[in-house]
Amino acid sequence: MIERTLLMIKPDGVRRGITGEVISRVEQKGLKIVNIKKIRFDEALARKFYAVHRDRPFFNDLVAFVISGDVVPMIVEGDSAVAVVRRLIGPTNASEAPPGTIRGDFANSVQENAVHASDSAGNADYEISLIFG
Ligand code: IDP
Ligand code: MG
Repeated sequence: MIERTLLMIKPDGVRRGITGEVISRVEQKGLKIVNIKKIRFDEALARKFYAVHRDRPFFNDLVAFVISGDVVPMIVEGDSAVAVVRRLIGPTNASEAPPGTIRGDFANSVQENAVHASDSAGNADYEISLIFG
């Protein structure tokens, strides 16, 4: 089934210059980037974007991190795009992410893990509308 998902390079990934590499991997997988931009989150947007985590102990740190620099969100479309992009990025804790995944290759921290990707079609709709309108 053709789906859309939100993939976003986080501030650590933008700072380290992996934007082109992430775009390449998405394209090499046969997925289509239908929109992409570079923006900086303000605190209100960050709190909405991560609202599902508002009761977690790491919430305030996470908000501070995601507003610490530019991010590059993109809308990715393709067959089973939500699950396929999650597999491309690898598990949340980049220190445990296998080589070959974006997090496994480009990050080594549970918080500063290079990229975000929607974890369900419903959350993809929410995140895409929040960032692309
Ligand atoms: P995901 O990004 O793989 O979907 P989530 O559990 O949705 O992971 O967490 C959102 C983000 O919050 C993670 O990508 C990471 O940046 C941060 N995070 C998750 N768990 C922790 C933690 O235990 N300590 C610090 N930051 C965390
Ligand atoms: Mg998540």
